[in-house]
Amino acid sequence: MKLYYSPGTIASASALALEEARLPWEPVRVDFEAEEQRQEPYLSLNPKGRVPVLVTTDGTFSETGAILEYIAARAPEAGLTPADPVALTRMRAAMYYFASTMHPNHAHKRRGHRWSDDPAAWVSMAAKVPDTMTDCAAYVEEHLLGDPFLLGDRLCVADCYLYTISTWLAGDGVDLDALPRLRAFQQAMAARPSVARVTELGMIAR
Ligand SMILES: N[C@@H](CCC(=O)N[C@@H](CS)C(=O)NCC(=O)O)C(=O)O
Repeated sequence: MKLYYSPGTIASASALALEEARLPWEPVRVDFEAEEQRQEPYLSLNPKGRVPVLVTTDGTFSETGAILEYIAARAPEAGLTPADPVALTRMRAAMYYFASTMHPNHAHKRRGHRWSDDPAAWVSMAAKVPDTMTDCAAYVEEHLLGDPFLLGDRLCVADCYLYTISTWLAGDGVDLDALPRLRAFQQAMAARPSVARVTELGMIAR
């Protein structure tokens, strides 16, 4: 499998899951400076012009939540999604929240041009990010996180998603010292070989 990524982006969540699943994969860097994501040949892989993309023998996939569940399904022995339907629903609820709310809030820092053509509005949107991301992180802390992972002591693919997003928080102006569960989660994740490997590959923001 080939994972198309750019450093510091949500693509590292899929890399973490691939490592946790112990599946063979290869990273392919997309150069954001050169805007490769908005040009061919990349647009043929993902017409949305975003990373990640996972190229597999089953097809080419985008959208982090979908890719994460695909990876889990390809490696059932790794147990990266819960069998229990209630736990599975909680896992998906966390991933939908990350995709629909937390990641877009983060994107308001540098990608305001998606929502407005007015440069003054971009500044205003960026200024709001510490507030919106602090609210999101507090929601994760109080309502989503178990101990130490989202579903308790067993890691699932949504933890890979959350770990990547959590590496953005300090830069988004969130005070992590006020969030002890999130800190403990980050420490538990940082102890895993998957995080060491993906960090070594230069995919995770430090
Ligand atoms: N909903 C997509 C979002 C992907 C996304 O927005 N990726 C960002 C990086 S974090 C990107 O590729 N941005 C490139 C751009 O905006 O030009 C997912 O969850 O995979």
